[in-house]
Amino acid sequence: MEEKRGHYHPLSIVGRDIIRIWSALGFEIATGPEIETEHYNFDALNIPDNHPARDLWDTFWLKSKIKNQKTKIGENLLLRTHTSPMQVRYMENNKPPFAIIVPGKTFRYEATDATHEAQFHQLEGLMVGENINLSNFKAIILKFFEEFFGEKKEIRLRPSYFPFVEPGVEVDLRNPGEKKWLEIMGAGMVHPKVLEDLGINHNKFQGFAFGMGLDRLAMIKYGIPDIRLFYSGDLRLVDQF
Ligand code: YSA
Repeated sequence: MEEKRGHYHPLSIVGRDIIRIWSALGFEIATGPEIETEHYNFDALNIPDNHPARDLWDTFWLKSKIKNQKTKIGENLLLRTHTSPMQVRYMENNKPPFAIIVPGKTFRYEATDATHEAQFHQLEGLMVGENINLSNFKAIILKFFEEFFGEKKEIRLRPSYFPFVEPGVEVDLRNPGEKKWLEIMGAGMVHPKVLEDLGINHNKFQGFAFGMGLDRLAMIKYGIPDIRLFYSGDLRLVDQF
């Protein structure tokens, strides 16, 4: 009997491709914790307690707390709902100009359907420097999509709201000629308040940031109709890769 050879899961293939493309575009890779504090996941991103925007991210809260080294007060812990907390962690320790990506697992306490999972993957991007604007963002993601899919895609930017950007947009993607758009990422220009709180002069430095759904990119690339298939363990799917 012929032995079966091991192979990568489609999400691993996509993750590796994405890292390769962004690296070639000059972005460095940063990684951060999947268990986050309320501070990094929300407050430092201009989403204080009781802010209605917290409802955008249904959260898995942990029972245990962590002692803040400075205040000695117990801080709430959660499973990060997005990769954006790493923007703050990175900017605490690095001065602009810089361009980074943060790939990783994210978690949301929400009902699953064909395009939503409770555990999925995001890729955060952050580019801060002098004279960076939204056109730079649009140009660079169009280049990324072209590299990733090996052909040009259509995108549309819709005005949207995230407390840590101004202006904010959501980006939808589709194949040329197709009717249906799939929302692929949230993005925008980093909010001056976020930069200011981190000691970065927002009159001198501006930046764009984005968070894209890696699973959704894989769905489009391979024509997979339901995100839950990635996590089903069904060999009929994974053996095709
Ligand atoms: C916005 C502005 C920035 O400056 C930086 C990042 C962002 C994105 C923000 N942090 C965020 O999480 N936005 S989002 O809730 O719209 O999610 C971003 C993308 O993750 C979505 O467009 C989608 O592709 C994917 N996503 C979200 N929830 C998901 C999901 N994919 C699978 N299952 C889910 N439950």
